[in-house]
Amino acid sequence: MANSRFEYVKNFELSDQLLPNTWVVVRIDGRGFTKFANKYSFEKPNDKRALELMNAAARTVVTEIPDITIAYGVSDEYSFVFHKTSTLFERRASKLVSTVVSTFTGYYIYLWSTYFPDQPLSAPLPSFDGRAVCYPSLENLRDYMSWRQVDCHINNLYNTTFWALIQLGGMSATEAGKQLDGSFSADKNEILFKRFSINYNNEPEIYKKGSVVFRDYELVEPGTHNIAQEVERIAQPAQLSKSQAETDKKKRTKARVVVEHLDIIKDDFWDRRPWLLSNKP
Ligand code: DGT
Ligand code: MG
Ligand code: MG
Ligand code: MG
Ligand code: MG
Repeated sequence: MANSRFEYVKNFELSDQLLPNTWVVVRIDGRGFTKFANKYSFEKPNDKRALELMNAAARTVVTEIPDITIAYGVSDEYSFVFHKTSTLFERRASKLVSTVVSTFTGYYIYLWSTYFPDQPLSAPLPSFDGRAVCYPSLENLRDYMSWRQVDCHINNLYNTTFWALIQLGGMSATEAGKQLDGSFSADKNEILFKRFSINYNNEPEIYKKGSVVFRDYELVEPGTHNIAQEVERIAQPAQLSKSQAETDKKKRTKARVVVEHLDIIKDDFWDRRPWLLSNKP
């Protein structure tokens, strides 16, 4: 252990440990994707290839980091949820965020040609920013997830109508924007249906609901589990023996990671998959 006179500089590294026993959400977002989407002529309002590429990259992140219990993606963003008991990297924010961002970005670029075989990537390459936020209660975490999915719904209904007015109705962007100014959901549904015979309900689920990435096990009958109790039971990491924690981690590592387009606002999704929040594989 060479103690050099330079070593004091270590003291400049400040702690960025996240609050223990809270749900950590790392949200990443594409940098300048408005421009990026134009450069590669992403379809408007939704480009299936681009969304599936995001999902494929997110799937590898969840697969490679077993402490992530669920992820939710829409547009150019993805939220990764670390279980409240996770102690990965001693919960240091910078390490968690940078690992998620670089793993995601690496795979996004690596998998690009699978989803865009006719358009080679060129500089400037896509990049993502990231942040970590702690949510102390299950209610806060569920509200966070609901917030993102509601955002997806509101934006998608707006964008679907906006682009229908332009692509099918021959309006300019300004005219379409004016038409939708101050409109309610019902108005947009009506425009789509009456003018363009589009039933919004029949739009693809991936656009309406976004994408959920999680480990898949056998579904549980609704009403047989109390998630809140289950989460509380394992709330203290110390309550899990080290060997049990290791076994659980192995099971999670082996589990199949799936991408689905489901309602995560209602209880049903969570009730039927108690392992997501209890972290018991
Ligand atoms: P930022 O995040 O501040 O660096 O800036 P942006 O430009 O990434 O803005 P943001 O993240 O608020 O919005 C995402 C942009 O990405 C939005 O302008 C539309 C674009 N985008 C995402 N998915 C699609 C898609 O499937 N098709 C098209 N055409 N555009 C998309
Ligand atoms: Mg942004
Ligand atoms: Mg962005
Ligand atoms: Mg965004
Ligand atoms: Mg190192």
